[in-house]
Amino acid sequence: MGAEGGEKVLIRLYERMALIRAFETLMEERARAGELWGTFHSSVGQEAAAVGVCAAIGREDLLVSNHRGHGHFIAKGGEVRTLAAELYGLPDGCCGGRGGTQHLYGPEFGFAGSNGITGGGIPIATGLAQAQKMLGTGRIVVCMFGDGASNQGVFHEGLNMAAIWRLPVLYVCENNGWAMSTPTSEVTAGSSIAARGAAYGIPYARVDGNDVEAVLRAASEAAARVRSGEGPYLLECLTWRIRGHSRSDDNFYRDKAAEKAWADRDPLRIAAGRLVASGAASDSEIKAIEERARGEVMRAVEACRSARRPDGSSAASKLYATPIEPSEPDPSVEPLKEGEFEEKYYWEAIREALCEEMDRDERVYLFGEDCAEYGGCFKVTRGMLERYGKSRVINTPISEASIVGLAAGAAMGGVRPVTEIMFMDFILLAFDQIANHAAKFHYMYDGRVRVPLVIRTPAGGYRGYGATHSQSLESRLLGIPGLKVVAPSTPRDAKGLLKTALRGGDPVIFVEHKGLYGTRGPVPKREETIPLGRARVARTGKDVTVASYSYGYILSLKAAEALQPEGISCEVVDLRSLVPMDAATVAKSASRTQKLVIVEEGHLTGGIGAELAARVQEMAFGYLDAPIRRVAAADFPIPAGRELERAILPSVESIVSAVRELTCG
Ligand SMILES: Cc1ncc(C[n+]2csc(CCOP(=O)(O)OP(=O)(O)O)c2C)c(N)n1
Ligand SMILES: [Mg+2]
Repeated sequence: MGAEGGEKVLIRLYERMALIRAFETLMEERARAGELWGTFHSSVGQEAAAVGVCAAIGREDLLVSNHRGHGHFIAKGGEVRTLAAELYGLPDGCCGGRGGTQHLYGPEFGFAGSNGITGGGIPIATGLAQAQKMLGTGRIVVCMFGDGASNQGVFHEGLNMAAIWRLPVLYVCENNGWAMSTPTSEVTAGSSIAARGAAYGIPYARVDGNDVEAVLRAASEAAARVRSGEGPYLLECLTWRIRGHSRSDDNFYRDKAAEKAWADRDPLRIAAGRLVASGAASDSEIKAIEERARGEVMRAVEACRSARRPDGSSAASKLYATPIEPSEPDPSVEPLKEGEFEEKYYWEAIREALCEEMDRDERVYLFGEDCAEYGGCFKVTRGMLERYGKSRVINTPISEASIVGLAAGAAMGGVRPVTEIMFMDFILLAFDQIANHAAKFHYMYDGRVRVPLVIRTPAGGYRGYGATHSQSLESRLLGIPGLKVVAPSTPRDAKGLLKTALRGGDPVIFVEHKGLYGTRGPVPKREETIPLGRARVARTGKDVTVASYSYGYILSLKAAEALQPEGISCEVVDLRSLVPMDAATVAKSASRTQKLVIVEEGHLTGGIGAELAARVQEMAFGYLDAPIRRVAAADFPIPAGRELERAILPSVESIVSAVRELTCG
C-alpha cells in the first residue's frame, strides 16, 4: 500500500467504522427509549476488527457472524436500513423481523448468517467452506466469534476438521477480554487463543484488534493463505467491548482503570489520530465523516419509526423450504403386481436409494463416522467408497456436533450431505446443531436459505447394547419446528421416503431401526418417491386400531396375527413419518374401530404416543368408546441383560395384552 493509497484506504476504513459506531450508538439510544423489542449486543469498541477483516476479503466471500454481529453486517457491506428494520421487527428487515439483533442474514453481500448460540457458527462456517471447496467457487469463508466461543467443543472440532480437509476458512476470534462478566483469563487455558491453532497445525497470528490498519494487514495475509488452498487460518484480534455485554449490563464488574486505558485506545480515535497526524484528513473532515454516518443512521431510524407496524400474520409461514403437499399422490398405496418388484433387504433398499440419488445428483455425498471403507456401523454404505471415491464418501472424526454442523453449513452452501450418526443415542451430542441451527435457519432467515440435509441414524434396542446404544429418541425430535422426522418400517418405504428426503430442501432425520436392516420386502423395480407425512393402513381390521411405526410396526403386525385366532380383528396403521405426523389417518381408522392402541419403542413419557393420542382425541373423541392405550418402553434406561431389556421394551406380548384389555373390557 503506497502512502497516498494507504491514506485513502484508511479514510474508507474510517467511514465504515464511523457508520458502525453511529449505528450502535443511535440504536442503543432507541433501545433505551423502549423502541426496540428484545436484547441488544453493542459492538462499540470492536469496529476495527470487523472493518479490517472485511476489507481484506471480497464481497463474494462469505462471513459467518455471532450475537455481536451488527458491525460485521455493516462492514461486510450490509445496508444500515435493512439492519435497523430488522432490529425494529419490520418486514423489510434483512430477515423480515424474524431474526432480530442476533440472527441476521444477507446473502447478496456474502453475509452468511449470524447466530445467538455462542460458538454455534463455527461448524456452520466450516461446512460452508467445505461446500466452497467441493463446488470450486474460489470463495473463502470468514468466521467471526468471541473469546468465549473458543472454549466451546465445536471450536476444537471445527478447527480439526478444517485442518484435516484443508478447508478455505479464516477463523477470526475477537478477543475482547470478556465473555459476559467472566474475564477471558479466568476461563481460558494456554498462552493465547491464537496459539490453539498450533495444536491443529493451523497457522495463526495475534494482532492489535483496535488498529484497523494492522487488522487489515494481518487479515489480508491470512486470507491470501487461505485462498491459496493451504487450508484454514486462525487470527486473534485483541480488542475491548466498550459497552456492557448486552442492553441490561452496566459493566459494574470491570476495573475502571482498565476501562479508561482501553477507552484511550478506542479504534476510531487511533485511526482519526493517524489521519490527522499524516495530514490525510483534518479534524473537521473527520467530524464530517461522523456526521454523514449519523445522518445515514438517523434516516434509517426515522424510516423505521414511521413505518406501519406489521400485524404478525406472516409469522406462521415459510417453515419448510419444501412444504408438505397433501395433494401429492402417494404411489406406495398401490399394491405391487407380480413382476413389478424385487424382494430387497431394508439395508439394501437404503443403499439403493443413496446410490440412485448420488448417480442422479453429484452434489449428494456421504459424511459420517466410518461410513467409507467400513460402510457404517451396520455396513449400509459398504462398497460406496469404491463406487464414488473419497470426495463423496467421507469418513469423519468422532465429532457429532460438528458432523451435523458442517453438514448444515455445507447444505446452506449448495451441496447435499447425507450424514450418518452411528447410533441414534449420539444424536444428543449434535442436538444443538440440529435444533438450534439446521432446523431454524430457513425460517429464521426469512426463507432465504435452504438446508437440504439428511441425517440417517440407526435406532432401537433388542440387542443387549445397553443404555447408551439402544434408544429410540424420535419423540425428542418432536416440537422442533423446521425439522422433519421419518421412521420407515419396510424396505419399500425406506427407499421411497429416503429418495424424497434427499430431493427436498429441509433437514430430515431418517431413523433406521437396527432390527429392520435384516428384514426383507418388495421394492418396486420402477423409480418411486413416497411423500412424507402420510400414514399407511397396512392391515385392515374392525375391532381396534393399532398405530405404530418403525420396528414397533413389525411387533404390532405380529400381535395382530396372534390376536386373529381369538376373533380380535386389528387394523394396523404405520405412521412412517413422525414430523409431519399424519394423525388424521389414525383418527379416521380409530373412528371406525372405536379403539386405539399406540405402540412405540421410545419411552412412554412425552412420547410419540402422547402426542398422537392428544391429536386423535381432538379429532375423534366422540367415536372412541375406550381410553387410548399406549404401549412403550417403561421409563427406565434400557438395561443390557436379555431378560432385563425385555422387561423394559415393548413386546408382541405387551401389545397383545393391551389390545385384549381394551377389547375384552
Ligand atoms: C451456547 C451459549 N451459551 C451461553 C450463551 C449466553 N451468552 C451469550 S454471549 C455470551 C458471552 C460470549 O462471549 P464471547 O464469545 O467472548 O463473545 P462477546 O460477547 O465477548 O462478544 C454468553 C455467555 C449463549 N448465547 N449461547
Ligand atoms: Mg468476549
